[in-house]
Amino acid sequence: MDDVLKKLAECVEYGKINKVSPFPPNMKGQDGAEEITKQLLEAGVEASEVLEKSLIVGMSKIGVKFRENKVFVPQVLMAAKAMSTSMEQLKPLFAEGNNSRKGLFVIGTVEGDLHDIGKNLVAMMVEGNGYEVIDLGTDVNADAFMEQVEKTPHCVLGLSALLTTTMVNMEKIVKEVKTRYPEQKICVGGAPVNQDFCEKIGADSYNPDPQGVVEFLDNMEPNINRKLMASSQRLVE
Ligand code: B1M
Repeated sequence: MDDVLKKLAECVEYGKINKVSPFPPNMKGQDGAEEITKQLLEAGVEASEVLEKSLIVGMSKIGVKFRENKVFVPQVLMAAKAMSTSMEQLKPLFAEGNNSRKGLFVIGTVEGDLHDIGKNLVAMMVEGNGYEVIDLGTDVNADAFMEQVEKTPHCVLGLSALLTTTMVNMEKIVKEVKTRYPEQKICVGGAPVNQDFCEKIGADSYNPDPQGVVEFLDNMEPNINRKLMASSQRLVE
């Protein structure tokens, strides 16, 4: 089965969605993420193994290539589409509770800001790397973030902003959330955001790209990760 898991990782990395998909041209006519995921599950491979050995591997590779400017947004979107196609088959199995995910990440573009392409890329990359993701969408205010924290304590929050004018709202959200939930971990990103700004507003982490967010989540203290897993487990129960 290792070869099949490897093949699925390649489908994700190169954005091969299914057999009829013409992209990428050099994989035309071959099985894609949809067919290979089905084969793996029918053969009895655990959903968590498919996630870890195929989806995470493929998404990590594309994330690194994107950071190094070796691929661009369209290729990442195709990889994310292949990953989502596979995830559609895995999600019901995660919901059954036999398979665990690494934690829970809640993301939104901040109040006043409607840009969602970068935020969606971050969400897809984080999901493809083994986390449960709740996407609150765009124009999300502090109350909406706090409402979600109430429902899913110990999630990590991700705030995205694309406008210099909405960075101010990012600051407001971080302050309000941290005032009510001082332990809440918050990471920030988006084109106008930088490390200095992150420190100034009291957020926990600035990451310039989706892969950075994945690495931040993966490197969190073990006790926080455990809480994340517990929280994620509560979510599926
Ligand atoms: Co807008 N826009 N836009 N826009 N727009 C920019 C951002 C702008 C730089 C264009 C310009 O003037 N050159 C400019 C901002 C200027 C500034 O503030 N300094 C701008 C403006 C001014 C505006 C309006 C105000 C225009 C107007 O109406 N007068 C308006 C605002 C609307 C609003 O939000 N209230 C507006 C509207 C729009 C559209 C609706 C037309 C459209 C958005 C469509 C959509 O998102 N569904 C749009 C677009 C497409 C852009 C540009 C062209 C592209 C943005 C984009 O998607 N980039 C942009 C100019 C540009 O960047 N060339 C521009 C691709 C995306 C993959 O990158 O989002 O940076 P990005 O995400 C990256 C990283 O930043 C990071 O990872 C992603 C992948 O690497 N990242 C995170 C993002 N979030 C992260 C979170 C993290 C970590 C990393 O942790 C949580």
